[in-house]
Amino acid sequence: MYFGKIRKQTSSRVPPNQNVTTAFPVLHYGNVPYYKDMKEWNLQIFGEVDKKLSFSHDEVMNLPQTLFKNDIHCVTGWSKLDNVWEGVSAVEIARLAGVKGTAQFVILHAEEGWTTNLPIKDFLKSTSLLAHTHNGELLTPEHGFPLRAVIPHLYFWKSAKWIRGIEFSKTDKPGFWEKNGYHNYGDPFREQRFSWDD
Ligand SMILES: Nc1nc2c(c(=O)[nH]1)N[C@H]1C(S)=C(S)[C@@H](COP(=O)(O)O)O[C@H]1N2
Ligand SMILES: [Mo]
Repeated sequence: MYFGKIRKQTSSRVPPNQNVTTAFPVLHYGNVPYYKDMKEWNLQIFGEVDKKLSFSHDEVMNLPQTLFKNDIHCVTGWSKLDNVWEGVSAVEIARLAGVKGTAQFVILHAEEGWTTNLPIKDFLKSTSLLAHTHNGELLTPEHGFPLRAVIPHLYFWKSAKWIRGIEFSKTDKPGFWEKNGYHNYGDPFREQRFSWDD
């Protein structure tokens, strides 16, 4: 008898038990923010850094920009391939703030106090970014305008929409879904969906 997980894997590119969609579903907990004036918005970089930073919307849009292409995998079972994102690399943000050697985790803070957590080495992967544009269009409010994280190698719940803060932390701080039954790390290729998955 095999009591382990049954991994239905259709290709090496698509993680087990995911279905590819060309749609772009909208998924989140809480309310979509609508900004009347971008002066209401800023992005704070804080915690284990040499320099705390606060970027206005204009300042973020004027940071060095990069194009990224990747696949995203939602824990509810859909994957969307070949997304082209435009934005700022996570490494660039870390460089500007001067992240200290004591930082081990990154906590992404979104509107309404929503957070998600990841190890610093995952945040600092060259594929991790803060995006304002998806497939050539500015993000819609539903998809995270004006700025969202995109951490493509982890389930898509780690990719905080409406990001307002990036905290470099000595300690791990499980976020909204991590406290509500999802896996703390969330590797889609190892199918780490729920807290009890290895
Ligand atoms: N701030 C915030 N970001 C969030 C979420 C959320 O509830 N709040 N949900 C996550 C989940 S579970 C998914 S699958 C993706 C969905 O992004 P999309 O609506 O652009 O497809 O956003 C992630 N980012
Ligand atoms: Mo999700």
